[in-house]
Amino acid sequence: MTDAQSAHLAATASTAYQSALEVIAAVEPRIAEATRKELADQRSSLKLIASENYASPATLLTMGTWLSDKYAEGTVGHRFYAACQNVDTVESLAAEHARELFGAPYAYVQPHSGIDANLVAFWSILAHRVEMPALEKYGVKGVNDLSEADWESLRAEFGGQRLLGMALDAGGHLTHGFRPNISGKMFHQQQYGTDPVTGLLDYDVVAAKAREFKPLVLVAGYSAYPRRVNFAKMREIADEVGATLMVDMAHFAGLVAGKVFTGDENPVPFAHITTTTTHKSLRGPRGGMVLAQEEFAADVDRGCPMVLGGPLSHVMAAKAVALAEARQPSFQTYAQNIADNAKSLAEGFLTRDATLVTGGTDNHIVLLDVASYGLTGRQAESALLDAGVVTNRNSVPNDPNGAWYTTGVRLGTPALTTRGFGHDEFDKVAEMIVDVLSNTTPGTNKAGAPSKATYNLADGVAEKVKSQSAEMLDKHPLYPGLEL
Ligand code: DSN
Repeated sequence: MTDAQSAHLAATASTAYQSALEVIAAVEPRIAEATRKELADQRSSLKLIASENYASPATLLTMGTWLSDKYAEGTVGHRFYAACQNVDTVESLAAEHARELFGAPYAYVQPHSGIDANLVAFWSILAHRVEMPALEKYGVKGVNDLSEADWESLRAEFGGQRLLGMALDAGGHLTHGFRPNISGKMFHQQQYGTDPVTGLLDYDVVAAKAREFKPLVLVAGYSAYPRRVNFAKMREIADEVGATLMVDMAHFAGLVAGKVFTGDENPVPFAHITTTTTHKSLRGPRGGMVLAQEEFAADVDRGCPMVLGGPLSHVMAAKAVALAEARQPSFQTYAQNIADNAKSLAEGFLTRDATLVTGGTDNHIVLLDVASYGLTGRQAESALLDAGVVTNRNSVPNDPNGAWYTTGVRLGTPALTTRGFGHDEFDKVAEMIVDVLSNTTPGTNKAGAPSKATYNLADGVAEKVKSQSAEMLDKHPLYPGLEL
């Protein structure tokens, strides 16, 4: 796109948003105001939350239409509602872009979130691997022919299945079998962690656990592990024990789409089912998606209404737009920049004697262990926020402070890379974060006892860091040309 075309589109988007906010304000001005303020806040802060990004105006505008008004339970060409012809077009296009982008035999674009996508995957694996043999065993054709007694027995079979996933404090997700999550309740679960010394995944340990536990589902993927995964090895492990390999690539889908993760690091050819969100490194609308090998397609297709409510047609449309963007060559440059910038950020910390889980990164995540500053993750997150640096606290392996206070701060580069930040800026960001944390001390509670939540940030540091950020943020504006 030429500079003149970009400027024209930015001016058009400005008019569209200004008009939209005027229409909204006529009904509920406080919502228009909060929407404007959110943009101002995002423009003026350093967004380092690893799971967030900035979707394009085209993607965002696509979500604000009457496609939202249509019910379309079912799937393309097989709906429980009439008049779904345009939703069929939207869903087909989104699925086609997803298949082409990821080289997947099948794509299901209805899930409303990553957790929904994982639930669809679990449902599909149970339905495909457990229900059908069970039905044959009961001598019936379909679930409608089952007697109450058969249902009891089927429930017992579904309930007796096993799942092995990455532990939450090692970087796995809640839905990977974390005990209090539904995934840890619907399956007998076990978790694999990381090496206590290196912090890295040890495939021999995963294999040994899998051999002993014999899971139906082996889950790979992470939301706070700063390293790449060899999915060929994970598939070997799954095959050896007869497990279905499910990969949750919610965090790194953009790095797969942008061909930074190729070969054994690309999960799609190896996983039976791959799930993702669309709004993280993939830079699309908030939502989820399931990619599957052909044998699981029919079961995944029944995600709605078996697991999901009616599809959000306006969001599926926005997924199609964002996926079309991700198929452009420029997205590959963007994805490589995400990974390069994460390295710059990690190096910036290491040269300033900070402690990083696994000692660095080779994806988009840097996991900072803040114990050396005498802080909890909660204190660090709050002090950084005071200085306009938006991060989220996160557990580190075997976290002594638990999942609420934590000992880590998770940082990610997708959002600021979208703004155009590069090596020097990320080095500066590391310097600023170290400045804040070195000048923060733990506070006390009302009774004067040590607290894991309160903190004291030395005078003047927040202001200094904010003015340093402002310089960089001004140089790399969010939505350049968008006047709001
Ligand atoms: N909330 C997402 C994240 O921040 O990684 C995962 O669900």
